[in-house]
Amino acid sequence: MKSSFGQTRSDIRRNHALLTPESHEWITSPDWPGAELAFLISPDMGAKFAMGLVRSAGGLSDIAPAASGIARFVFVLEGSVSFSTGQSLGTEGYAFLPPEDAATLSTSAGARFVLFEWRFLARGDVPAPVFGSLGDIEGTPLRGDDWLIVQKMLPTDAGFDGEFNIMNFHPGASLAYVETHFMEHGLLMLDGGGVYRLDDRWYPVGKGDAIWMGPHVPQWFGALGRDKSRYLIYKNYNRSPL
Ligand code: UGY
Ligand code: MN
Repeated sequence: MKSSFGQTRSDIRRNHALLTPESHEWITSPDWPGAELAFLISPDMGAKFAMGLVRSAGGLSDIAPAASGIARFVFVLEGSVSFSTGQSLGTEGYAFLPPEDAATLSTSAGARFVLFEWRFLARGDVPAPVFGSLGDIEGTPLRGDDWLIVQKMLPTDAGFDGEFNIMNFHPGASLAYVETHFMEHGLLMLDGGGVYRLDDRWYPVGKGDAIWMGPHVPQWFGALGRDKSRYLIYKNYNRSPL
């Protein structure tokens, strides 16, 4: 969208936000030498996690791990990301790094990825790092609906305090009902588009749009168009609301 008249589709509300590419503010950070970052969701707006986009024209080398107590999740949009522990991720590869993991992060020139960080809520032993590739993850129909396929990138055991899933919508598919739940979401549209209901608003959304859904916000998505729609979605999970 052209913003020459001060317009944007971005909309920041008390319990949800739509963050669209034309309003991204790319910044540098001493913690990420050589990178440009667009933090789209952060605790300042009410979220309990941060979600951002990271890109680097020249590539990154040996970026330090997250601060103490903070877990990281990386999903590669373009190029490759590697870790000092030897793992390498290509496009649509992902990594979960538990707090205190010592691996440093490097990338190819031109790499782009999504970054999530949050204060990890341990239950028993803190899980080991997880590395994978979306192409290897089997999808399962959501509540038996084979027009809506979910790919879960992390193990579902109770050691994990959140989920990172890809939701795949057949053209015309939608969430079966308007969800309301205490868990939050951070979402990035990967393909396609449609209409996202958040609270009492209906937003047209497409590839590259990000959404924050705060606790209890009514939420629903309907996919439009002829191609499939996909989004990456984080949800804090496996933990009590108290
Ligand atoms: O897992 C979820 O809560 C998911 N179905 N929510 C969503 O797509 N907005
Ligand atoms: Mn939900």
